Amino acid sequence: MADLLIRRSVVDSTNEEAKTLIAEGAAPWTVVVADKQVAGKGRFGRRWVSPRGGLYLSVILQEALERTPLLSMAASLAVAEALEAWDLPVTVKWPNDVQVGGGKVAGILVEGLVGEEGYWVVVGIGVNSDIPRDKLPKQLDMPATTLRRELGRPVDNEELLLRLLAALRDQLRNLRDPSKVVQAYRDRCTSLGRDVVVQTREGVLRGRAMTIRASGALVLRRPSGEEVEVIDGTVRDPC
Ligand code: BT5
Repeated sequence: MADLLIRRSVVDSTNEEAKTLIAEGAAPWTVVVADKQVAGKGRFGRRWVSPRGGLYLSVILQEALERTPLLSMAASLAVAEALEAWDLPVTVKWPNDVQVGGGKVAGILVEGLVGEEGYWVVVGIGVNSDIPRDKLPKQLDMPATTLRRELGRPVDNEELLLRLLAALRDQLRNLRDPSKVVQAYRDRCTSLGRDVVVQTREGVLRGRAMTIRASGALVLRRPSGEEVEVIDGTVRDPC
């Protein structure tokens, strides 16, 4: 469980709430949960659609900023494990998607910041849990799904929250040996072994996704045979 669990009804973004809490002196393992976000954030300035019924939380940790990719993998695995309690086949898609049946059911946004007492990390997790699929926009630029749709019945967000926080604690403990977490992530990752298109800040790369390095980088074999490491990007597949 969280050391301190702060509940909000409607917020702009739980990650922004968490940053405010850090500025106000919050301790590690303070968790902020909201029923709804009106400015939920994804990566690269994208938005996270956050209607009521979803689970939106941010966990405050004191971690080195270079651990950000590992924390994102650990959080993805924690979500996957928590969802398995509902007997769903859960996979992960590099670097921060959790999927059921090929649809994105959860996303992770890890943000680092430097505070007065050193480095802080906010692990933001959004899960489309108790949301009817028609409450999400039809046109998202990737296939999306919700737990409620996959199960055909309502989902108890409180149960999910407890399972998720317990799984996150376990995964963060596993990070004492990061190779374990990276291997578990590779084993669940649908991106590997496939020809993919990766959208990066610098442009679009095509190639076969070979492996994920301990740093969290995706190794892509270009059609020329050259291998490149992608630190952050969005996998669009198949190409
Ligand atoms: C993410 O970004 O997937 C990170 C999402 C993190 C959300 C949590 S909620 C709690 C915390 N507070 C925040 O403000 N954020 C975190 P990215 O990989 O960039 O994916 C964003 C893309 O996913 C969008 O461009 C859409 O295509 C798609 N998308 C948006 N909302 C979605 C949803 N509810 N379900 C599935 N896909 C969605």
